[in-house]
Amino acid sequence: MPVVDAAWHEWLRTNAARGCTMDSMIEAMTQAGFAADAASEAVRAAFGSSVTSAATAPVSAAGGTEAASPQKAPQAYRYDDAPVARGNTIHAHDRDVQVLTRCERPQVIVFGNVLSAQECSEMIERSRHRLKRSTTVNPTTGREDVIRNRTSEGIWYQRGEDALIERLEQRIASLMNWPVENGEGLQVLHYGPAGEYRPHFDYFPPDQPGSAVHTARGGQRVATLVIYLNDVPEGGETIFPEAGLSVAANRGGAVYFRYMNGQRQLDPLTLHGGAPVLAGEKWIMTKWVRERAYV
Ligand code: PD2
Ligand code: ZN
Repeated sequence: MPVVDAAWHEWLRTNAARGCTMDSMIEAMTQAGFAADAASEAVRAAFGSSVTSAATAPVSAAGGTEAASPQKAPQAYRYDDAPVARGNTIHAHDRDVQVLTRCERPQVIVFGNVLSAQECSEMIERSRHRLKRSTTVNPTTGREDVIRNRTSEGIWYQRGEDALIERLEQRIASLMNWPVENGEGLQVLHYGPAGEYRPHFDYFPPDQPGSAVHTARGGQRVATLVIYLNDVPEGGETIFPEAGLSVAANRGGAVYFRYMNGQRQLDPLTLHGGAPVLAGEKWIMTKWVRERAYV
């Protein structure tokens, strides 16, 4: 069973401060292997200490400090139409992609057959010897930090770097129905045994000072496509704890999620993570797209 170490304390503090609900955080911790009561205790302590000391906070009928927690009122995110085409098969540039599942709140679509087995192997082999430890954006400074909440290694590809990358980018742009120019470069990520990416948002929280440096180029992120490059025998799902949804990593398949609507609202239900890899390893390729050209 995991323990609430320094990395978990950091995760608890950051997510409580950014307005995640207690329930979603408890759910994320139990999915990561904590017992329900241990997760609940850790989350309650984090909320207690981020507003007022747990000892002095008013105690709710349930014996916790929920009444004093800084949970935001439910945000009225408006679910306008996602740009992805309707139908059960989408012709994306040079390939027919299957739609396996659609979820409306949050907007999540699971695809099959986005990449062929050969394309998956090629992306793995060309990345394997060039990986560097992944980073995350420091919410205060905007700098890229190595943190224990994200234990993967990765490599970025320049947009249009060569013929294969260009073809995949055109396919992805067609599938997401969003211009190639608005996409960040493709990133290939590798997770070894127990590797994970704890729940987070892919958008840059507007209220955090570190976000501005990132949104200066291309504006806010709008949507993500995570493509699975191998079959993960156990664990490694992409999880959406607010929605109670998990997507298994199957080679060539992908999960799309959209978090910024046409009114520039951001959807907190898209909190998501990469669950710990319990057997084997995990390779993915991600595409993040912006509201404007990313140049
Ligand atoms: O590895 C994943 O499944 C995953 C999940 C959530 C990756 C990312 N987010 C990401 O790279 O942003
Ligand atoms: Zn993510």
